[in-house]
Amino acid sequence: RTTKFLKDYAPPEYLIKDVALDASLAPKGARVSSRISIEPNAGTVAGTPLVLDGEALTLESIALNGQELEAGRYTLSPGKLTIANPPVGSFTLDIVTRCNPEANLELSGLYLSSGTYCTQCEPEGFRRITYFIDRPDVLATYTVRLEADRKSVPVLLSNGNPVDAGEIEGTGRHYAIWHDPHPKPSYLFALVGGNLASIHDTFTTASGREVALGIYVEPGKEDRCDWAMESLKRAMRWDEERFGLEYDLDVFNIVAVSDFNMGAMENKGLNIFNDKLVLARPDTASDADYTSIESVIAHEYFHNWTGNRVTCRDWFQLCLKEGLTVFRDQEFTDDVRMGPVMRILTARLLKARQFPEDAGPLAHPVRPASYIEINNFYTATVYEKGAELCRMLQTLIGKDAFRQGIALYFERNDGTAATVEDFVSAMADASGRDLTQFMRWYTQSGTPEIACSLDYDPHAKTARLKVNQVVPPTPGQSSKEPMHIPLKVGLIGANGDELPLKLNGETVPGGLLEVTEREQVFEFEDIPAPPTPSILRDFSAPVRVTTSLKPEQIEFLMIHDADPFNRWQAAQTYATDLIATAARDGLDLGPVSGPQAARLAQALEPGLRDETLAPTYRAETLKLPSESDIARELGRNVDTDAILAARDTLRKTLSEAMADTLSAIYAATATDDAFSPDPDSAGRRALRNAALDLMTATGTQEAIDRALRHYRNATNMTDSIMALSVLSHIPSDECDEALDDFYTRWQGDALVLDKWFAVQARAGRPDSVATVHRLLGHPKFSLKNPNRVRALIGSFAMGNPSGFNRADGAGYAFLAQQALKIDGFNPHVAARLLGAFESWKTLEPGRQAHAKKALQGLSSAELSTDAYEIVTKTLG
Ligand code: B3K
Ligand code: ZN
Repeated sequence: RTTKFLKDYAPPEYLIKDVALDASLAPKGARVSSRISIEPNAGTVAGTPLVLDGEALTLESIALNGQELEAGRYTLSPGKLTIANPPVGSFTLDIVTRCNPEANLELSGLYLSSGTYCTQCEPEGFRRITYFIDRPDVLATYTVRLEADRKSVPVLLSNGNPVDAGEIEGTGRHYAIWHDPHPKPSYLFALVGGNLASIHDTFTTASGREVALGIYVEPGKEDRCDWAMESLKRAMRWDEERFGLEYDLDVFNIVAVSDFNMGAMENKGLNIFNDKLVLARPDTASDADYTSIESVIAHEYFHNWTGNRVTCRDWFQLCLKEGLTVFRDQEFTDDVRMGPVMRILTARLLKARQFPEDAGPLAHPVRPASYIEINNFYTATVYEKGAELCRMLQTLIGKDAFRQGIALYFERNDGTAATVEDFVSAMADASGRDLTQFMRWYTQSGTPEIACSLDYDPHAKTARLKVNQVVPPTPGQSSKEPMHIPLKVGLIGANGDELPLKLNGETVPGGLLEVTEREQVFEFEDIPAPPTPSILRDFSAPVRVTTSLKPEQIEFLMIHDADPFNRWQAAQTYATDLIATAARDGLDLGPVSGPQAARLAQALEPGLRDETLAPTYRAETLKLPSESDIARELGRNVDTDAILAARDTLRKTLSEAMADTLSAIYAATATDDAFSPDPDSAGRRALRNAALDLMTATGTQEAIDRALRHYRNATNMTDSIMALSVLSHIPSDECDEALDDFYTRWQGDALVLDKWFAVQARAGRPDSVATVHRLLGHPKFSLKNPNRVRALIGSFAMGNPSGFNRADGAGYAFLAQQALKIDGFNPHVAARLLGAFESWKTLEPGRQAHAKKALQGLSSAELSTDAYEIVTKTLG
């Protein structure tokens, strides 16, 4: 359990330029022969020992330049194979190993998923397939020969282009040979062998290369692949148009498997996916599923350039590929689907997942300076905040310069393993901007806090905006330097008009201010009367803002702000203040049931009834801040039951106050049209379902009946799962009826059944701990399947704040117990679940004590490195 530091980075002593791998697949013992050509890196002293990584392997033989190495010439130690005295200059190694795919429950390296052989190598799984220098700055070309039983494993895939295939006479086995001409790090290696069905299509690139596209799935699921295929083609076209980036092989394959630790993996030319992010049919997948499939297919495809053609020098640079690729997939989703709602969705996700991480014991910079287990650093900070950093760069230098910066980045770094500095310097050079201070975003953790106040001078007709920034202390970083923050602002006149912004006689383009100091004053000229400021428009930076706005001013912004993000944000802020006030230090339902709540309803109505606004946007307006949003706002002494009660009360108040509007929306958005996943149809469903959700907050029999009708009349998964979710919060016969019906219908369909588990796990009901305990014992539950584990245990721990944080600690005990079991065979999944404890220090003392006890119990158990790091750091 050693800590690795970025500052200790040293280039590899040896390089591997070429790999010939031969994998003979059999469940209990896959045999892998690899021939690797090794050469000393520039500057390596002759005779430097060669150290290869290897885990869970049985070594059968090793030969150097064709000569079998006797036992004394090399040593095996845990995780390593060392040749103490390698020859001077280049040489080849032939290594034969065995591994056991069937016993691989960690799902890293080569494993079996429902009978399909597949691999997951990022970050350090390739060493579980063969001995290798398993680090991202060792790039090689690969030729892969696969061999398996013809009947049970008819499909054999690997990276790159197919070269050859054939039968092995008289054995019942066959083989396939693949060659990938692009040098790549070992983490991008993949192979697949199985009995898979497939759909095929083609894509012609802008420069005329015809690419054969294939999606491989379990037989019988072919009718659920069309959406993924369409999404892939859309993504390929978009990347050409937006960034001038074309695909570079003759084939692009996607394989969907049902046992997968995360979402998907961008292996060169052979993306492997959690089937949850591929399979979609109107009756099995919701609009949310369609949207995530589209964006993850795009994300993995975009990695072909950002990650694969230019990869990371070391794992500390993970955001170089992940932050940038998330940014790219967000821009794609914005263009093809979400439009003005996109910023709302990304900001909401960032605040829900990344802000708590940045404010808690696991806070780390976007580019971490150290880690114990790199698998623990595939975080919201690296991904989501990393994406925000790219977005801020684009905002600061402009869209055109950003595109030129991307081009320059590839010109300089194609085919290599790069660093964050390489990326930022390309942006600086393309734009002529000095981005030195901006680099702090990569090294300083913590969410900057921006305090703004506006003073109006009626004589000078100026409005002085004072901006203070503080980056709070985080573990290991007690004092911080000020950040370079793009802050988009607007000033709104009393009649709702946007006032032109002028500083020192110059117009401020796009209302973009650059905040670089701890305290800065911007004095806007020619302001005829006191304006209302709109701060952090378009969520232009991943920061928290406090303003001294009065409730009336927030109401004013809800109606008049021209920036759609801030109009939405104003309503969220208003509602957050009400709920937080009600739930702070005890429970006082006045703010959420009295006149202020009524005024919120009044301010919301015009927007909701405005038919010119996109239905998706109106739907977002109907969604109140989540329980976790409120907990984050409170920041200390959190009582999750008080939050739930306060939030429920506000929902009820709004539901009653806006009853007519809600019924009107519900009626107007009904349709008999066949399901189509297009943005407009999805938007109408979102609006209708958001209305249903809020209407059900009254808890009346009428509301329950409506929800049950919604369930019964549903002709697609979006509507059924929404009805089920709405009903699940209210114990009733109707709820049980719908749950039973859903189960009866979908018990044979793993992905849909996951939804059934998840909806019950998330229900904020007093009996939720008992429910999840009971479901653990359900015959369809299995700890071995990550999707099922996330559906039940993950949804409970991350999606049911009042249940997980139950005052008697039963939720914590449940999670600790299950995570510990899972840790015994799949540390990645266990460690991820344990992230649910990240905000325990913000809880009220009683809950804190229970959480601490659960964490201490874990810390004295036998833990994997993954879980150990999370538990010890969380305890602090
Ligand atoms: N790069 C992979 C993530 C690998 C996670 C390993 N624990 C998928 C992605 O982010 O695109
Ligand atoms: Zn990624």
